This record gives sequence, C-alpha cells and structure tokens, in this order.
Amino acid sequence: MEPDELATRMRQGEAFHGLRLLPGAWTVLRVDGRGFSRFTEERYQKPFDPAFHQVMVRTASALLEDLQGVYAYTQSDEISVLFRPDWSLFDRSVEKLVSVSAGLASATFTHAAGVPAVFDGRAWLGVDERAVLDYFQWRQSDGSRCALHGWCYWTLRKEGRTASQATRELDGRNVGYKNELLFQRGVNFNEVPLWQRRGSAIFWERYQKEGVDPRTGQRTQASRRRLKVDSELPMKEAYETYLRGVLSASEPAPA
Ligand SMILES: Nc1nc2c(ncn2[C@@H]2O[C@H](COP(=O)(O)OP(=O)(O)O)[C@@H](O)[C@H]2O)c(=O)[nH]1
Ligand SMILES: [Mg+2]
Repeated sequence: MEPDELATRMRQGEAFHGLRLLPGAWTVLRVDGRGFSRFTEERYQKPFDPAFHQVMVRTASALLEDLQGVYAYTQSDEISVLFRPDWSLFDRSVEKLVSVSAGLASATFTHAAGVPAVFDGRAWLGVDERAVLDYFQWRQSDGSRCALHGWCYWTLRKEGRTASQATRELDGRNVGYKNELLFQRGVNFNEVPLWQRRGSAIFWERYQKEGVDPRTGQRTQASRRRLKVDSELPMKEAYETYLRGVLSASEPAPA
C-alpha cells in the first residue's frame, strides 16, 4: 500500500476534525473541573474558599487572554469565555477549540494550585446578543442556587450530619426553607461575600498609558487595554445592563 493512500484512509477516521462553529454565531467555551467535589473537599475550605476562587479567576484570565475572548465569567468550578461572532481562532475548529481550552484551563490551574487538576470543555452557540445575555443569566442563577445549597449542606455537615443525612434533609427544599435554615444558625445568606453568590467576571478595560517620546522628550499618551476582574457583580436586569456595556465596548472599531 502506498503511504499516501494509507494516510488518506486513516484521515477518514478523524471524523470530527472538519466540524466548525457556526459562522456568525456568538460562542461560549465553558470548562468545568472534573470531579471537583472530591478534589476541593480534600484541599479547600467548605463551602467556599477565596484561595480556590482566586485560582479560578487566574485560570479564567489566562483563557480570556490566550484565546482572544471578550468576557469571562467564573462561579464554582466552571468558567465561561465569550467570543464575538467574527472570532476566527483555529478556523473555528470545534475539536481544536474545545480541547485547547480544556487543556489550557487544566495546565493553568495545575500550575497555580500546585496539584494536578483536570477540566472538561464544551462549546455553546448563540444566535444573537439576547441569547448571550440569557446564557450568562443562566450561569449566574445556577451559581447562586448552588451556593445556597452548598452553604446549607456544609452547615449541616459541620453540625455532624453524614453526607446522606444532609442531602436528604435538603432534598426538594425551596429557597425560603434554605435561607431560613441558615438564618436559624446565624448566617444571613444575603450577607455572604458577593463572589460566592454571583461569581466573578473578567474583561478588557481601556486605560491611558503615559510615556515619553525618546526623540523629542515630549510626554505621550497611548490607549492600552488590560484585564479587569470584578468580584462584585450585579444580578438580574442590572447584570444584563452591565453585560450590554461589556459587549458594546468589545465591538470592533469601525473601518
Ligand atoms: N471547597 C470548595 N469547594 C468548591 C468551591 N467552589 C466550588 N466548589 C465545589 O466544586 C464542586 C463543583 O460541582 P460539580 O462540577 O457539579 O461537581 P464535580 O462533578 O464533582 O466537579 C461542588 O462540589 C462545589 O462544592 C470552593 O470555593 N471551595
Ligand atoms: Mg465540576
């Protein structure tokens, strides 16, 4: 058999390699820590640990910067990174983008935390800005629901309940019940740090950099961009307004 013929036949086995993100769609790459319930239980404070969140924010920043995204959002052990419709990294190859984002997240987290950690990855597509706003509302409300549950679960565990007792006690309980459970024990859920309830965002901000022109000695001003981390996010409609602001600031300059 000719080597070329073998290669052609074998390439046919790379069945997913031609798959591309839909042209013109907004994209979110989301990575999620694999088996982080156990991983965090062995290494971090429960239910929340600022040191863990810091590493997640560092990982999200690395993804945003490396993959040329416009906005990153992290809550719990997940990170969503948003890309504009005209983004064309890796020719929008799904395999490449999903694997590289999970790889980058795993490497960055591992390096920062000093222990091996693995992330999975997936791609989400949105047809318009409305869908993007809904996506981030969805992730934020999921985070907030899980934060309340996590606080209740670990409060019960610390009182001596076993894992299954705590799970059973919270099964099917609504938000009011869970808030009350905490309140009875001196915890006002509305007062726990915002990053635990709403997550953190990372995006680009413009700033003016002062310099001196070495030829003329004159002071100069240049517009630069840098990453900004926000751990005091608004929610609901206010979060939507906030996101609209980030999206419009990320628009490509008119030609
Ligand atoms: N100790 C600790 N655990 C956290 C923190 N943030 C998220 N987690 C845990 O990470 C897990 C994430 O959930 P999920 O992805 O569904 O679980 P997985 O499938 O085990 O990774 C939950 O068990 C959270 O309690 C944190 O700040 N500290
Ligand atoms: Mg996970």
